[in-house]
Amino acid sequence: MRRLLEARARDLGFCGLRVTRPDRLPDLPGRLSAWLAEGAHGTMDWMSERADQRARPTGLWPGLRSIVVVAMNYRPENDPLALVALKDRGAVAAYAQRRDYHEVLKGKLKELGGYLSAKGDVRVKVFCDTAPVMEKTLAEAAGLGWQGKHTVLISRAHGNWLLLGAIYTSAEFEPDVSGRDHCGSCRACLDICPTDAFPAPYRLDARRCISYLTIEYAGPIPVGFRPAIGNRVFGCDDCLAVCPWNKFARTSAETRLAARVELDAPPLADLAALDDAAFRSLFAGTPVKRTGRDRFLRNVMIAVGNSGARDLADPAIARLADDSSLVRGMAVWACGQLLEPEVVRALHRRYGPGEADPHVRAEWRAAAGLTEPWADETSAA
Ligand code: B12
Ligand code: SF4
Ligand code: SF4
Repeated sequence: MRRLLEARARDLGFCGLRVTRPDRLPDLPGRLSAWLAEGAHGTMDWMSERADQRARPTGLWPGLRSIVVVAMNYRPENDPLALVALKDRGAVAAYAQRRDYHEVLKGKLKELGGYLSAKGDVRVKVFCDTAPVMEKTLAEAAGLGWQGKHTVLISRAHGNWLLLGAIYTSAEFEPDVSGRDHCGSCRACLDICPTDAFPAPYRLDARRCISYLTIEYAGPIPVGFRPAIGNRVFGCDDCLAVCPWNKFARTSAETRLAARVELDAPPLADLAALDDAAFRSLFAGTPVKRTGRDRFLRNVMIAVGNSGARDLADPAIARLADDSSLVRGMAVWACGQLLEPEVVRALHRRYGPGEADPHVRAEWRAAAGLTEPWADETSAA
């Protein structure tokens, strides 16, 4: 049965399949509760809400006997580190330049699970990122690879450009040997992180991670992180791209995960002009669409502010009257980065007095160098 399942997984485009058991995760409850206690999950409340089920898979499903974990390769053709050097372009993380992996993997996991349950009196539940399931830890326990110092799962054969999925099943499978750490003395991922998001090797403080800030975090991104975000408009690949184990990885053969040409280094000027309909059309079917236009434009405005390109000031000025306060606030910041103080004060005289949102008003105060209370600001300028 195991061999047949592996063959079926290969046919479906998975590059690895391994099995573990729920009792093979002794360190997980302690490590997860320590991470949550530090508040490292930030505003991702869904991480703490069902923490017990996350830490103990049988808490999610008492009938669980074995966990089948699969991986799919999405190695990008272009180097993500070259992309972050293109200041007038937006850098979209490699996984998001293509069709949403949740959709692609879920479909394939259902097929694989269906194949398993058709072979006998076996029940299955399939997961890809949408349930309280710790896929990296399960993958390491199953022997698909190890969690590197950047916390992402790496395989010696495929590097770290892997997406993961899990099948919980009532079938009794012999578990595989868990993955062994091959990071050695390397610390390239820790050193390259633009926001210093690793308090220690193997531990990530999500609150500092650009992936969290640009995708999960809903509010105005704290000013201290904005310069380090550079041109990353959705997610971040730096710690993955620098990992030496990627040299053995091959470009993904899965056509449904093929990258879209128009999402490889799109001009920031074009992204800054997106209204809701154009945003939905450009990112249809990709993970970017789920964050929504306003949060994405917030990120684009930060990238515009970091571009150093004076000709991108006009697209930022055009967003000073955006319907979204999130976008307006970051447009003010971008103008403050690109334009001379007297020009910003002139813009403030035009756009500032009508501004009701306290966060945008604070951005104006900082960008225009105003110290007086808001009521005095127009005269102070
Ligand atoms: C929440 C989440 C995030 C958060 C937090 C990331 C994180 N590292 O936890 C944010 C938004 C930051 C994020 C970012 C990214 N994500 Co994400 N994310 C998830 C999600 C939904 C849950 C992960 C989780 O449980 N985190 C909680 C912490 C506690 O888990 P942990 O890092 O494994 O913690 C372990 C270590 O800290 C370790 N540990 C603690 N102390 C010590 C001490 C020692 C000595 C050792 C050895 C270990 C150790 O034990 C902990 C428990 O096992 C999973 C999907 C899923 N359901 O699993 C995808 C997932 C992890 N993400 C994924 C991806 C692709 C990304 C990005 C690459 C996207 C991008 N390009 O922007 C980045 C990578 C950033 C990074 N370096 O992690 C993939 C990773 C695939 C892989 N090869 O591992 C996943 C698995 C989705 C999927 N189905 O494929 N993500
Ligand atoms: S994804 Fe980027 S910001 Fe997040 S930990 Fe890795 S290098 Fe740091
Ligand atoms: S870059 Fe080095 S330390 Fe980081 S995960 Fe890869 S091998 Fe491990």
